[in-house]
Amino acid sequence: MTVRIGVIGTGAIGRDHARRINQVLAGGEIVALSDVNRASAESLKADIAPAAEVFATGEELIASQGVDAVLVTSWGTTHEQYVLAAIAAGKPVFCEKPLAATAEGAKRIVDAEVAHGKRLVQVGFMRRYDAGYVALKQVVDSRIGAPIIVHAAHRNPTVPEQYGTPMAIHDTFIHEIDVFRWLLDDDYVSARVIFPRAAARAHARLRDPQIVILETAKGTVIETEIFVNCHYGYDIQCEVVGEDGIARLPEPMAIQTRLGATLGNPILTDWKDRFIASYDVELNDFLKAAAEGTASGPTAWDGYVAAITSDACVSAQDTAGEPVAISLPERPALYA
Ligand code: NAI
Ligand code: ISE
Repeated sequence: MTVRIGVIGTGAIGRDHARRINQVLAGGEIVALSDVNRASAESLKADIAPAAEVFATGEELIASQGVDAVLVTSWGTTHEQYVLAAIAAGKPVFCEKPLAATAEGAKRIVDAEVAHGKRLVQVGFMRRYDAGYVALKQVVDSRIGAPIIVHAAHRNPTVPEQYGTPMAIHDTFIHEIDVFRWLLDDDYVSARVIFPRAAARAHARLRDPQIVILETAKGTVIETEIFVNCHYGYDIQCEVVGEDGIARLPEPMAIQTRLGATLGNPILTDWKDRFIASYDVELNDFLKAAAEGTASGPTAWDGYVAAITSDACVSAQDTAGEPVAISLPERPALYA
């Protein structure tokens, strides 16, 4: 079966996901597009999906009889309305992070999916599909003993002027929030944020870098440096310290050079290149489940927990290093 897909939001990642569905993966076809900037949808149609119909609104796209499943790749503040509409229509929906702009919004999605009685939502936490993280998890689960500490870094070369200090959590650190719950099979109980002096390249609205310290229910401490204007490259680091040894996330494959008396390893500069293979695998997972009328992979519950944790981290940006408690409601049976 070919799953007929509609894409809402045809910017950077919407375009890239449409490309992989039409040109890389089997089992899906882009048949519908919508963007508040219609010219963007028309341009994607011309370049990648000539057979797609362009809809004036995301709601019309979701309601179309010709659409089996939906990708929501618009701005984060607009995700909730489309995911709720897809659930109401009984259609599988892949939603980029964040699942919703607020924890309350994510809870409304969880409630709607639970009332529907079957999974329809996959959240775009692609790191769970990254070959490096998958290999790291195998070693953490089996070889280094119980985890005690995680050292991590999330560094972007640059971010736009409008990117403020909370966005470093909601937009960037949210990937660590999700992947470390999965990696450690644990949940968070508190968050602290420490600010070193601001780097010279930090924008007026951005205190950069910052260090977030999460503590888990099992007592593991995760300290992550978030440095979104680091200038030198796109660099994702993770080291897990266990009872018996240490495991590190592998570096992305790169050609090493010995040149001009220097041993060189290039560093990537774009998230698209760093996780290109994991986006393919996550969307393949979505297509397979959508063909069965359901969803797999990261759940709406994972999106909700990430939203609660993000809110705690943002609160902790204003407590001068004091911890902010994180408590989760009971997990519905649908997500057991
Ligand atoms: P973008 O700004 O390049 O594209 C967003 C598109 O959505 C724009 O074309 C905009 O006109 C459209 N849009 C905005 N509101 C809309 C609405 N109400 N209805 C329909 N279209 C609407 O942004 P980008 O970088 O593609 O990000 C989109 C989402 O994907 C964000 O939630 C972001 O956090 C997420 N993302 C995830 C990544 C990952 O690694 N998983 C990487 C980059 C983005
Ligand atoms: C972007 O939206 C992403 O999701 C990238 O994976 C992340 O590294 C970047 O900081 C975000 O802005």
